[in-house]
Amino acid sequence: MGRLSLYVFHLFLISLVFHFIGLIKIFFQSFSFNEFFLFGLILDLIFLLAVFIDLAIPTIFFPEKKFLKFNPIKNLQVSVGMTAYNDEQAIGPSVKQFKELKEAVSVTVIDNNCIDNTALEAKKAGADVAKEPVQGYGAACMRALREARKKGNLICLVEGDMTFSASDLKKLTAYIENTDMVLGTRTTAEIVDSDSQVTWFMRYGNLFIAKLLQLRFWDKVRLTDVGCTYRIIRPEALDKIIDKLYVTGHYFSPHMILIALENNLKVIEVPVTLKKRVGESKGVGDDTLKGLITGFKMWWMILTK
Ligand SMILES: Nc1nc2c(ncn2[C@@H]2O[C@H](COP(=O)(O)OP(=O)(O)O)[C@@H](O)[C@H]2O)c(=O)[nH]1
Ligand SMILES: [Mg+2]
Repeated sequence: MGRLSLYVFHLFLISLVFHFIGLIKIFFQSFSFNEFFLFGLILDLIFLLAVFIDLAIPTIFFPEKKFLKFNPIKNLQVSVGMTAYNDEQAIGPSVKQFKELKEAVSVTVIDNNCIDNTALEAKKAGADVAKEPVQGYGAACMRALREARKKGNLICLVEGDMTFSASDLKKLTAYIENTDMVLGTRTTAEIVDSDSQVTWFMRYGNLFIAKLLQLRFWDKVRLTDVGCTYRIIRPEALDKIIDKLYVTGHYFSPHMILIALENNLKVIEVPVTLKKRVGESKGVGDDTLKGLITGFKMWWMILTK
């Protein structure tokens, strides 16, 4: 359920092009109906029919039984895995803000071949440091998850660039008693700084790709962001998926969500705050072109993997 609609949705996108050409022709040809518009309508109908067969019929006539999960974690001990790549300015304050939380029992910084003082600053702030030789955001995230898994009873993945706030951890942990993984979403404009990297293009771009991913899993999840690193996961849930994760590059985040959903983990998203990055972005940041390229890679992954 969902996959057929996801594929056929592309017919709808193509139909928009035909509608557009059709409308221009209608406008310039004294408002007479034309074949472009008609073809667009045929594509729309195929799309609607597929959605009806794929989503509406199963949802209305064969609803899946769902059970509320209730499994509170007593005596929360959060083990934080924090990614870093030449982040000597940001890593100290990033570590300290988590160290100040009573539920954070450990902070491990992943030094992804840093050539500055990141490791030193991380240690000074009280973190453990693990070196990850495979370069890339995804490689750093996977190592962070593996390192954090060694301690505590809940794993937290976060970036050490001061965009995320440790005080938001309580927003994520609030939902863990009902789920396996809680994701942050950065598309809630009310709590995102306007000088953060989520520009209007990033907000709507993330929202669009998130909805494509949601379509693939239909009523299993509700997503509004695919690029938020900040997330928590139960150790036993991570064990189910960790060996299935393999994306070392920028689009690790939706890859992990996809693998989690494929393995029937319960996933929920909650709004988190986002601040201006401290230090230079090495990822997508607020670069529209990089965002576009990464977005297309994510799109392809959602369709094919
Ligand atoms: N882009 C990138 N980020 C890395 C790499 N290794 C570790 N990271 C960390 O992954 C996180 C995301 O990168 P960042 O520069 O903040 O990208 P942005 O969030 O798109 O601005 C940061 O904590 C980086 O320090 C890498 O090879 N490339
Ligand atoms: Mg960042």
